[in-house]
Amino acid sequence: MDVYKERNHFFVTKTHSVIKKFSLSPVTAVAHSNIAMIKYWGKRSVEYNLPAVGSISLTLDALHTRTTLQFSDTLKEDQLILNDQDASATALKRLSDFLDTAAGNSDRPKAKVISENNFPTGAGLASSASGFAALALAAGKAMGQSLSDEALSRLARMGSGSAARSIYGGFSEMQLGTKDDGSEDFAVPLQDENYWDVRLLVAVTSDEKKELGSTEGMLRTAKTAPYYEHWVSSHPNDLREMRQAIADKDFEKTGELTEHSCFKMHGLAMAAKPPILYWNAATTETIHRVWILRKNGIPAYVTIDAGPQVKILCLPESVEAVKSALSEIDGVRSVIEAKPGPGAYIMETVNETII
Ligand code: 2P0
Repeated sequence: MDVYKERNHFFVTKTHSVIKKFSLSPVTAVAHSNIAMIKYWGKRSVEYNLPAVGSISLTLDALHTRTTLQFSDTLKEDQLILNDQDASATALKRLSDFLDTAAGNSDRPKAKVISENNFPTGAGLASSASGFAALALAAGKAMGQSLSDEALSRLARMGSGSAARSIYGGFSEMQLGTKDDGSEDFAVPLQDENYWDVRLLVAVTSDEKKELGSTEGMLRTAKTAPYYEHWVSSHPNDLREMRQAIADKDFEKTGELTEHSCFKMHGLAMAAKPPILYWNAATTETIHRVWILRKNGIPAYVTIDAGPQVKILCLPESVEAVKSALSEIDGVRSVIEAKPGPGAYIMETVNETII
């Protein structure tokens, strides 16, 4: 590899005649988290992080990650500051692997990355979705690449499956590719954030990190859950129905399908050996409370990810009734109200150096 500096602003590498120009200026990107309405659970390749099933999600305005990345010609190792603290060795390794993948190989300048979530990290609020989407944008730009949304989504997917969807605002769908190299596995937009004014209330029942990460959970489920094959084979129909429900703005159907996919996924995970249960007592209490609301004529539907938080899909006119019901549950620590949020973007302001 030949390395040389160009007027202090770039770090240029040349490998097998491929020249890459890394900007040494800081780049900041923002991405919003998303919640899957038709869930992704299972991988057909761990190496390329290829999902076994497609998924449909809603990007949320209230939950975001802001990430600043700066390559350096002096740093000896990558550095990651996550929510004002040095990240764990595992998180740092995941960052370095991701940057190697994005650069095409590990012959690249090292980077310092500062990332902040405005919500609890690793507690089932899809921090890896917004985190890797923001990182994909920042890394792509700092590497001097002008990537399409499709390419950004593919890159984000390599960091975390759900991140592929956070490239877009509103409703998006992670497509299931057929090729082994993952070139077809990226998300596409369905409807933008202005299409349908639905609300998602997040009932936070714990700030603690989950004990079992999604990847391990998915692998154990695929290996040991008796209904896994049916989960995979019945998924295309769930996706088809959800696409139609969103296109029709049929809230009842959208809610029913959202709830069904949630329980289908969690039932599957619970049937793994040993069982996987992400819920706590407040999770269950919240589910029942939402069902009582529904019996009383308030259209509200639950969904839950790889953690104990309950997300409640409702319409703007039901927000106060749902919040009031949630306030009566002891184990609900706080409620975050979200609307459909925007796609990931680069902050074009000039940033101060972080190195
Ligand atoms: C989803 N989840 O569709 C599903 C539903 C959680 C439950 O995607 O292994 O962090 O990094 O690809 O994206 C959470 O898993 O998993 C997730 P990896 P990710 O949102």
